Amino acid sequence: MVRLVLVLGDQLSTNLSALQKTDKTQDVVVMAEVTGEATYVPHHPKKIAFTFMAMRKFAEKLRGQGWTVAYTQLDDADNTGSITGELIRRATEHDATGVVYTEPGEWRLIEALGDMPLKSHSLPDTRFIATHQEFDGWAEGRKQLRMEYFYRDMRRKTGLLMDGDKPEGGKWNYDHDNRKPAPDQVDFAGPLKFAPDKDVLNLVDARFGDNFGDLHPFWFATDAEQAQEQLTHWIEGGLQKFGDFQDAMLNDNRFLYHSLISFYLNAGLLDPLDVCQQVEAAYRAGQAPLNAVEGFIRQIIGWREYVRGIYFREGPDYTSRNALGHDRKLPAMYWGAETKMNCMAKAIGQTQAEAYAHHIQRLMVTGNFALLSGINPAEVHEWYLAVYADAYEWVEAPNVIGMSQFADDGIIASKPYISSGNYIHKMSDHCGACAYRVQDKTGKDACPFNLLYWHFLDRHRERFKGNPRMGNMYRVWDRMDEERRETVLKEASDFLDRMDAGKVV
Ligand code: FAD
Ligand code: DLZ
Ligand code: SF4
Repeated sequence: MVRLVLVLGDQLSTNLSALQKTDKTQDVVVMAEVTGEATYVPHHPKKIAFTFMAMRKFAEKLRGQGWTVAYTQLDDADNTGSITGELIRRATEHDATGVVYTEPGEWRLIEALGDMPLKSHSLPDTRFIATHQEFDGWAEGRKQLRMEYFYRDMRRKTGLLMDGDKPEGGKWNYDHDNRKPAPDQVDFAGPLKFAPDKDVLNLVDARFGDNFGDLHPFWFATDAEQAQEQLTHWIEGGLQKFGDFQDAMLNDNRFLYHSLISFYLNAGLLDPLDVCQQVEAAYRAGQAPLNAVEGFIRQIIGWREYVRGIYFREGPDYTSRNALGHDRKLPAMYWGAETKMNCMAKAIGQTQAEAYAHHIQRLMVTGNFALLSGINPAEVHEWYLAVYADAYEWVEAPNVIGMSQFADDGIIASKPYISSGNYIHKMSDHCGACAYRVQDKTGKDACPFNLLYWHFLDRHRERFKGNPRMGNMYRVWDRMDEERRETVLKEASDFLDRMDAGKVV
């Protein structure tokens, strides 16, 4: 009685529930490179190459552990092109009675697997800290789903940074000490670089070379051992200043003190709890300060778990929400067309080069600009899902639809994450090298973020005027003399017209 055991491209963990609950002496693991997964959005070539390289290595690892693995390469002649097609084909080939799988991270695939004409058994993804039931139980009956309170429960559950039943150091959150402006010098070398699989590079070049994004140079870790090397390298050299410069941006440094582990965590090459325990151990050994360690652990057991909880709780329609009624098309600059805005050029340029940008670039540069300009959130969502190598819907959609675009009507963010050019100026060295002038609020050189900020607040006045966290913004706007307000709105709207017409802005 053979069962098939599906292992998806982001399920590359030996402790995967589907592998734990099946039998390597008789069941057959199915792994498949398929056009369906490689094209449902135009993924960055580095993301596709990373997935295929890591899948191929993981299949070998499983074989080494005694599993039979039926592996389909993208250019195999009998490849059916979809995960369900491959399962049906392999079921006949192995005379299998059914399929066991760990719940995928996207509704799209959950639904497709549920509709398969094969007996199938879905297992929870136990690589996460909170179960769906735990998250839903926490969320039930709450007016506001504040990440901070959920995070405290996760601290208690995992025992991370706990001193008995109290938080280590007496406070749950040390953000007050974090988020300093950009440093003059970064004394961390950035991520380790690993050698790629040349066959996969050739395949991806041939099939996806026209997608947005540079395949070369390819440097990602592609197995658990390499991913651990990257983590150790960062704990030793980057963690110490992670908190201090978490929100900073620099023209000439793409990575600052960031860990660059989201690709590996999300694909299953690193385990989130294990990562946090290693980071806590560095703190306990006196190798890293509490503000950095707490800030980092909060991103993983707090934000990462919380956004997953929201994705599954809100259901498949979450990605089509558009609470602010935004309908502008995503401008060509997001796909690499020229822009005079240096902050946008830097964030998009490095996305094109690396399939990576850090949180503040995603939230306060490209996300902020899309929100202020009123771009259709579904288009923004597709862009983020395509261009980042760590993007799978369970984590990308709540960050984009919820946190960044406020399209879920405030489930995640209690107010929109918007800012004028001032914030970018404070946190980066971008403005000094820009064609626009961040000091100018109006006029031909005025920073577009300055114009669009007021345009956003003005056009959404009815919705946000009663938000206590936004009252101050409206008071400042209302105090401006009317002529100036009209000038700002007119210049913002001219800017949007020029952008819509395909002009370089
Ligand atoms: P670090 O800055 O070193 O942080 C450490 C880890 O914390 C990350 O590896 C990640 O696992 C976790 N983390 C931090 N913030 C978040 C968050 N908001 N949500 C979930 N996990 C978090 N992250 C993704 O993994 N995939 C995405 O598709 C994704 N899309 C995003 C889209 C937008 C608009 C925004 C604002 C954020 C998005 N994030 C996403 C969160 C965050 O930007 C990335 O996790 C982070 O930049 C990854 O880089 P790093 O590993 O160097 O992270
Ligand atoms: C991202 C990705 C890509 C590009 N290709 C494949 C693939 O060919 N086969 C596969 O099993 N998984 C792939 N993935 C990851 C899946 O898209 C991911 O498992 C789902 O989106 C669920 O999160
Ligand atoms: Fe960005 Fe405005 Fe600064 Fe230019 S001036 S880099 S557009 S914030």
